[in-house]
This record gives sequence, C-alpha cells and structure tokens, in this order.
Amino acid sequence: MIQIVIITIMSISYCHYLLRKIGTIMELTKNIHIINWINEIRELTSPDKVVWIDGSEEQLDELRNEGFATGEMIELNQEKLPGCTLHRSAVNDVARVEERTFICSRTQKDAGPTNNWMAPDKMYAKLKALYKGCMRGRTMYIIPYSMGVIGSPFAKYGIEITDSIYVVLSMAIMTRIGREVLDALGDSPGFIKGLHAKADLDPENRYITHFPEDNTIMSINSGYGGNVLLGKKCFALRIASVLGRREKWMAEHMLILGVETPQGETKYICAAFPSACGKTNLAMLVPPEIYRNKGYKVWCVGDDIAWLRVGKDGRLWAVNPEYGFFGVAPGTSEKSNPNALAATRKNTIFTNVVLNLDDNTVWWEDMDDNPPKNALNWKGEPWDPSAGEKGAHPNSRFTAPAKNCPCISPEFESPEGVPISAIVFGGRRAKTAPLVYQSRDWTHGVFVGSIMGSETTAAAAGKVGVVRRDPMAMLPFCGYNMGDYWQHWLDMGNYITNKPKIFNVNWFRTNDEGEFIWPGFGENMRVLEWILARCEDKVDAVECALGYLPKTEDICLDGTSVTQEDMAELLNVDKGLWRQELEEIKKFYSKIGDTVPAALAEELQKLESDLL
Ligand code: OXD
Ligand code: MN
Repeated sequence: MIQIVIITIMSISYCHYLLRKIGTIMELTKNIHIINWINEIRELTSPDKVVWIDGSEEQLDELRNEGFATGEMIELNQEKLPGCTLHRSAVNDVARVEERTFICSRTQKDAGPTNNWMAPDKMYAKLKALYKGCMRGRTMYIIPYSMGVIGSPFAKYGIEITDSIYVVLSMAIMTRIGREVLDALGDSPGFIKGLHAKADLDPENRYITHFPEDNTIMSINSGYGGNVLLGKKCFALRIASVLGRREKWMAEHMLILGVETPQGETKYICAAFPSACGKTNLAMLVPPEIYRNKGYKVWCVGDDIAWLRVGKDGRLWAVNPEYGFFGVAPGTSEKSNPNALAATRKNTIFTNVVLNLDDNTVWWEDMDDNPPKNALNWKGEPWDPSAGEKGAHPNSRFTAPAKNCPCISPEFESPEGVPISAIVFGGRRAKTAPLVYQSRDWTHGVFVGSIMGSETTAAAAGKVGVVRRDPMAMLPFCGYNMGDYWQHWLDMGNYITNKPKIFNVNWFRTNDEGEFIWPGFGENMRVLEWILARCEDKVDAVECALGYLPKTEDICLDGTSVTQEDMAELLNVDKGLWRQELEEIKKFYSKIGDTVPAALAEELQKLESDLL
C-alpha cells in the first residue's frame, strides 16, 4: 500500500516536472480574474512557454541553471559567496528612467505637474503595439507576490508577468512569492497587475507606466531592477501611494529603524532621503563604541519603503513591505556598512559590479583598497584599476535577502509593524540645511518635508550633483498630484492622535575646502539620540527660522574629532542662503499650483517673514 502511495506521488511530481519542462501551463490558481488577464497577455505577447512561479527552491534552482546556460546570470564562487550570482544589464539600461515613467490617471490633474502623464487609452494603444508578439521565442513567467507579510492586515498582493529570469530570481528575494500568495488571494480580484517585457531593450521605446485607476503597471524595454521589479517603486510607492490616499494610510520612500536603549526599550524612526543618500547605511547603522559599550543597538526594519497606518492606539505604525534590499553597491564597505556587506555574503544577486577573475568573486569602488588586478568591469570588459576608469557602475546594486542582515529587527515580520516615534526627512546639501532641526508641529513638519531639496545622484538617469526639489523624497515615486499628496499628509495628522515628531537632517554639509564636516555613518547615532530625546521631552532646543535646533553641547561628541566650532558650523543657518533657497521653493510651489494646501502656503509665508 505504502509503495503504491509513494509511486503515485513520485509519478505526479514527475508529471508536474515534465509539464513544466515542456511548457504546458500548469495554472496554480482558479482565480478567474488572474486567469483571464493572463490569457489576454499571452495572446498579446505570444510567448513560446508559460511558467507559473510556485516559489519552490527547486524551481528557482532550475531557473538559475537556465540563466547560467544563457549567460543572463553568472555563477560566483560558491564557497566564498554561496548562492550568489552576477547579472549585467545592458549598458544603456542602468538606472531608473524618470523621463520615461508615466502616471496614466484618467485626468492630467490627478497625475499633477511633477509626473509625466498620458491619457490611459493613448498609452494602452502605444504599449499594445510594443508588446505585440514581444515574447515570441521566450518564456513568460507568472510571479504571484505579496508586499508585506502574507495574510497580515498590511499585505497587498500582485502578479508580475515577465520574460526575464533575472526578474523572477530578484522578485524571489525582494518579495514573498509563490503559491501561498495565490491561496491568500483566493477568488478575489484584489491584486495589482504588472506586466514586464524586455522586448528589444530599446531606450527610445522604454516605458514604465502606471494606471492607478486600473491597478495596473506596464514596463517595457528595460531590464534594470528599479524599472522592472514591479513590486518596488511601481507598486509599493506609485500605486500604493494612490491606494493609501483612498484608504487613509501612507506609502513612503522611507527606511525604518529601531534604537534599543540600554534599558532594553526600542523606539522606532522612519526616515525619507532621496535615492542613494544613505538610507541603507542609516537603517543598518552600527553605533559608535561608546554607545555600544553603554548597551545601545540599532535594528533594521527596512531600508527603502515604509507603509504607515494609524493603529488602534492612535499612533502611527510602520511595516516594510519588502523582503530584501536592493542597495547601491559602491561605497558599501566593512567601514561604511558592515551589516549590508554581511547581508550580501549569500543568496545575493549582484548587478553591474566588477568580476574578479582570480577567485570569481565581486568588487566595487570603495569596498576596500584592493581592486582586483585580473578582472572584468561592469560591462564585462577587461578592466585595469590603474587606468582611472571605475570598474563598477556608480548605480551598481546588490539584491540581498533582508534576513541575511545581522541587525535585522526581530519585528521585521511583525504583522502590525512597529510604532513610530519620529519621522526624519533629509537630503544631500553642501551648505543650507543644518545637521539636524525639528519642526514645530505636524503641519510645519509636512512643510519641512514638502520643501526638501537634494543634490542628484546616479540612481536615476540624468545629471548628477544638481539641486532638485524632492518633497518627502517622493518626487519620482508619488503616483498622484503632489499638492493632493501634501494634503493627504495634513489629513493623516488629523487621524494620528499620538503623532510622531518630525525632523530634518543633513549629513553632507561641507566646509570651505569642500570636505564633509560631519563624519556620518555610525556617528549619525549621536543625532538619533538627540532626536529621540526630543521625542521624550528630555532635552531643550533653540528656536530659529527653520524650527528647533540642538544646543551645540547637546549632541554628544565624545570619541569624535568634531569640535564645538565644527558643531556650530554644522548647525548654522545662513539666512542669506535661505533667502535664495526660498526663491527656489516659491518657484516649486507655483509649479505645483492650486493644489498646494493653504496651510503649507501659510508656512511658506511664515518662513519668509522669519528669514527677514
Ligand atoms: C532605489 C532608488 O533603488 O531610490 O531605492 O532609486
Ligand atoms: Mn529608494
């Protein structure tokens, strides 16, 4: 009897395996909304084969091997970097393409002046022509995924269709994937449709498009993570920001960290910085020795995206809807972020970094002082480190499971999330913004977020190092009108009875020689300490035109080479520079136009008179 059962089970599994191999569609769900949509896309794109991703290690292994065979993935040294692989994107496809990213809401006003817009019908027609037959000769993979812990009150589900093994393997790290998602979804139509096709990787026909009213995302002609891992920026920020407004919650471009005090109490902070301004480093901060000796610890809940809801207790609660880190590799080192480096030591996909041919491992600028001598650069060309050209692309990445991180928070999988004490905004500013200041109240805090400006980085295609306004670090990620989004922030303040305090930080202030004054990295703990002390009314502050500044002696400098004079410079608010800044802010506010909430326009006037 037992033998018969075993033989039957083995034959069924073998049949499943064979069917998968020959490409027969083994539907993993009877959800008619999913099936109908997949049939529609199959007809449009004409793939040779359709594969449902069930989330099993066995299936992911098969795909990895297929990727090795075609060269889409490169296997790395399995002793030094177990489970790790390298992928190279096309040389013209290495960053998010904001000018080709569209919010196709029904009206242009709903997308607002900060988003590219096209009428849905027009964009659908354009895309349909591009997708027509584009998967001929390829396999179409169907990835059921969850943003947030499956079955939790925060969770939202998506199905991504893609023709890229790299996308499947990356989504398996960045999100929770597979059968369980379909089980949780049941017969519901409540999922976000995401269609990605590499097509010809043609930059002229590259589109990253969002249809908020249809819960649909369509991405074509790119293979770069930020454009094609549709759970991340496209769903968890652009579409989710629209859902959040409708359902009274918030989707934000924020890290979430917990600071554990020597008394064993943990307080949580969310922080929004523009892309590549150190969110991953702050989220995984290692406190300076004197703090460690006292018993302080920092726990990482998330490094890029926070979904925030008001809890029954009237506080704001946050979850990280992601399951992995898609971090910028250059600059990540044992010194700058040992936790991130440790997170990349297994089951990680590296993209566009240097391949060390001597031991089949990876390298990037500032990882250490020993660039490999026998190596290929991010394009796969022989690379000589002494020739002056960078080996890794400045926006090269690691895609690592969050659970690899030594300081991952014990609350990472908490279905309710963590209660937030402070919200921190920040950016890269050489001169204007002080090291830290606190807003006066929620409305003023929303104003502080709305006027954020930062020097641009390599995370998006375009010029690097120019100041651009990036409200709440959401400029490229807000899926609707920016003025309405600010109003939503103000409205949320009415629902949160026990509000987090709102701060602004700037680790990037430079002296006259152009050198950073603040040491940054782990030393930022000193600023977090002041922030949390302010949240608990344990420390005084001085009022200025921007809000509340620390007294220079209230930021602990023990064990650093930062002097009181440096601190005075770091906290200095140059009214002349701020008056110039004000003109830029006014221009930006007039670009947003009549949706700017009156309360924020009043804050702007108040700032202007305080700067006189
Ligand atoms: C990111 C980004 O990849 O912000 O997180 O560009
Ligand atoms: Mn980001």
